[in-house]
Amino acid sequence: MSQRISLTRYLVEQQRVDGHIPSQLRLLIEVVARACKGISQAVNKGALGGVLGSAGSENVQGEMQKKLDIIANEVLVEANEWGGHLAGMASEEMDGIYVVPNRYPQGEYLLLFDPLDGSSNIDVNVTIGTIFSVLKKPEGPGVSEQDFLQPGNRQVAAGYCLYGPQTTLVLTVGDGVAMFTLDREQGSFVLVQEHMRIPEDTREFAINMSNMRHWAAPVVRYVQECLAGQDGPRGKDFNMRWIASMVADVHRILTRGGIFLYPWDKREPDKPGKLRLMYEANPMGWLVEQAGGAATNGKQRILDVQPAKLHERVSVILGSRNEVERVTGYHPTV
Ligand code: AHM
Ligand code: MG
Repeated sequence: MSQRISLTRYLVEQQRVDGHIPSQLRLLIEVVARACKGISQAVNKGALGGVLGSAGSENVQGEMQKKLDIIANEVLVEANEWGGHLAGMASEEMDGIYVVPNRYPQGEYLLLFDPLDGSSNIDVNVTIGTIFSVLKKPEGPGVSEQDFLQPGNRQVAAGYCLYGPQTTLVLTVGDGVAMFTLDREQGSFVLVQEHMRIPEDTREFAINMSNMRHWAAPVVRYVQECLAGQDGPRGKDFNMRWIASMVADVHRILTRGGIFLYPWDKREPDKPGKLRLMYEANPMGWLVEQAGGAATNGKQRILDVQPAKLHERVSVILGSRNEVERVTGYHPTV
């Protein structure tokens, strides 16, 4: 790319030239990106900043919180509450919705996030990230949890920021997927790729294999066929990757293709899956679709799942279109 295009310029052009985003949404995305820069600084400092280790508390889903989970959550809330672009926020690390205090103007958007995805990787210096999703608040006074319970096909922006060897922001506002790398000297995100595309076919799958004995038959069948390689029904060898940070696994898939699965399993049969619909599966599902891939829960397109509660979980199969369709097709249609 001969000319450097900053995130700000990209968004201004989306607003001005293409009319894709109103100015309030542009501001919102810029503020989220600025918060992610702050989180990136904290992640980078690690032990030197005293940010590693457990916070000694549990979130609403019964998971132990790390110090960085809480720091990242606070950075996002503080950055976004005063700008006048939001009515409320919801987070993996907050029990209920966060309504913008009435000392600040109320905006027309709702922001949902997983402040630090891949928490188990924080203390071992492996890639983690922030995932976010933006919805429009339905008309009417005030803001309630009900306002957030919209299917993913209503998202107006979604993205993630990856804290890896580079800090990378990946974004969609419904016009394809764009990738930006943080230039630390300049302090700005710079466009490095527009219109990311996921190849339709792949030879790479990502799943936590240690759970194999707990999976349902369609997922066992799919993975066994991959493992059988060239001599099996697929007639080709497969490679496997599992980073245990969804954000990093999805980034690899957006970059070079692949399929990611975190399916329902028998360990907790009453839960539809481990990952959260509103701030993990929906934003990732939309990004993947915008890049030409597919995302389902085995039975249904993720983006069409109507959430019944804020912290709803879902089974996730996403990535290269032909593989996702294959494994979805192995599921009974009832
Ligand atoms: P988190 O949001 O608390 O970090 O949990 C979600 C993560 C995903 O990023 C990842 O795909 C999955 O949990 C890994 O789970 P497991 O440790 O069961 O392999
Ligand atoms: Mg997560």
